[in-house]
Amino acid sequence: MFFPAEASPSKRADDPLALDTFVCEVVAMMRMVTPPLAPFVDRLPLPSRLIATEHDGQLTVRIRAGEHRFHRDLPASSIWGFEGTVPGPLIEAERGQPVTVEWRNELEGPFPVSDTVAPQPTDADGVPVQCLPGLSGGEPERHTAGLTGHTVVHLHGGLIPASYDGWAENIFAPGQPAVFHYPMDQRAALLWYHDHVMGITKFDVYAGLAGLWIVREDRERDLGLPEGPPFEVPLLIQDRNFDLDEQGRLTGRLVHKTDPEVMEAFAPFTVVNGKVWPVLDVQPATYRLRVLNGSNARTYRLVLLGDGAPELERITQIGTDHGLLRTPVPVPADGLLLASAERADLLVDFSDLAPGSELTVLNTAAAPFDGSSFPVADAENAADLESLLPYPQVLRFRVVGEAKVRRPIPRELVADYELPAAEALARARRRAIALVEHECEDEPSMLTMRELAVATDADGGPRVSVIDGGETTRYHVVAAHFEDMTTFFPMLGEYEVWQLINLTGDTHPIHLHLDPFQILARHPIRYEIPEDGIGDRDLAATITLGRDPDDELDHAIDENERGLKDTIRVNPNEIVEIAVRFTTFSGRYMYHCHILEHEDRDMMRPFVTMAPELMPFMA
Ligand SMILES: [Cu+2]
Repeated sequence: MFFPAEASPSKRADDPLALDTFVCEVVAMMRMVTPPLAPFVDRLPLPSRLIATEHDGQLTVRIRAGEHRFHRDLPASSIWGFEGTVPGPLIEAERGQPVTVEWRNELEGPFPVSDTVAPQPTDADGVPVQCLPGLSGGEPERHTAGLTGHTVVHLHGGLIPASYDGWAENIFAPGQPAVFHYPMDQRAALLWYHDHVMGITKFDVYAGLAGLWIVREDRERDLGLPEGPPFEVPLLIQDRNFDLDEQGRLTGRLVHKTDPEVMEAFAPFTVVNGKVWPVLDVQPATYRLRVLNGSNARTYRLVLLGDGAPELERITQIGTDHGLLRTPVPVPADGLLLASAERADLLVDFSDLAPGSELTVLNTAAAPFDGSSFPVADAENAADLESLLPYPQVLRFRVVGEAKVRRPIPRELVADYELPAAEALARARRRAIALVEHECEDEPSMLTMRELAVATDADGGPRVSVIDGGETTRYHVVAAHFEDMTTFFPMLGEYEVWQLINLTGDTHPIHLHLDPFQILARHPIRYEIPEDGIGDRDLAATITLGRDPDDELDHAIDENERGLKDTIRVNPNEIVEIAVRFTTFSGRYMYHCHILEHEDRDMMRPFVTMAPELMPFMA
């Protein structure tokens, strides 16, 4: 029986009103605990492999409508997918061997997803509508229904010339050619390719337009790491929801549902490689899991349970967004956190397990995610409607066979990166970006970036003051919306320090296109924003470095975040400092929150990288 974490009968028994609420919660949970789909009955599908060297580096990927069955007991769903599949093919490339992809847009309407804003955040029983299938009384949004198949493909994590990076406004209609050249002059890593169209990435990715891309190199082979099936398993994790017919049966039609209080879609069913709650048969051996959170908005905190007890010690993390870490690290004690677009390269040891043993992966992260912890020992009780987490199930492993294959884990992995030297950081260009939520009348809030520049006495208007001990820096806003003037012109080869200042209540996974970066610090802050301090373009705030007494987050940097990252979680009440150095390509790129509903609603900005010798000519 799942009780909401904070709802225990003993706590409420002496208060009749609270008891009432408690009974309602239990009734609601009772309704929810029997999922409308049986978990762990479908086998984990593996995406088809498209190995670039077998095609002389010349690939054609058709982008088209298709049918996909998300669960044994669901009717087939209409989807849009690369090669018409969910997920798209797993593209495998070799470091130093360029790949050309003809992305052939053969999409056809109608758009396969029903998009709706439910009129109420909860149903008559008080269950949040986002935990429930169906449209919950919402009307299908007609503009979304009218989408006919414009797309552009971004290879997330790729070091790519700007012309092939998938700029969100350089869009291809069905039938228009798109041939993109990928140099692949980059470290081995798990990347992913997905649609990136301005304003509708949340719909196109949800409809199925995403796939994994692995860059390989001999250095990894020399370490003896598993490559390919059966011991290397790609896992693309997403959340999805489905419509209901008039009898209340699931129809399989994809539903993207938000509500008046939550503008992100947090769907109740977790889908791995396109199946709801699948099961993978594993040998008693060491497996390498290449994990991506490809959800629109949901953050996962993944824990591994055997017989109800956590078994996280079976997992060793060897890599992150841009490939191998210097040394293997354990996953954090309360589970592996992955926000949208974050990746993890994991070795999992099943070698001591008898045939028939089962291990289950559960998610304990509340949605929307705000950095709050959840004790791993309670993972079995993580289901919580208020946290928009009706079903914590993710995936099950079932041990079959007897042949034990245990691989030793190398103690050193790579030595090709280190933190930039203090002198390089001391002279680095510093940039500051505030993350704010601008409340709009009669429509969902805008989550936006405010690029800040140090204010002079001549600059009028509101100020953002950052107080660090006795020192105060005053900033003013120089850019607020995506289409505002570009203000960031990083010079190739030079380190920069970017400060991401979160003035919202949620965690935002901030993604920079092009080169990877390293996290330098998470500084706890407290802040005050005066009434009307967040205008359409303005921002007034007083930010003080130091912990708010009511703040329960530890603002620590996890060991697995100390590698080369391209997406970093910025929690509430903190400033994240990253060091980034763009190295190779000059051009116009973007950085943004990777919660797709945020990026589509203005939480995205451009930057222009430039070779030093061209800088004198920039006006
Ligand atoms: Cu965001």
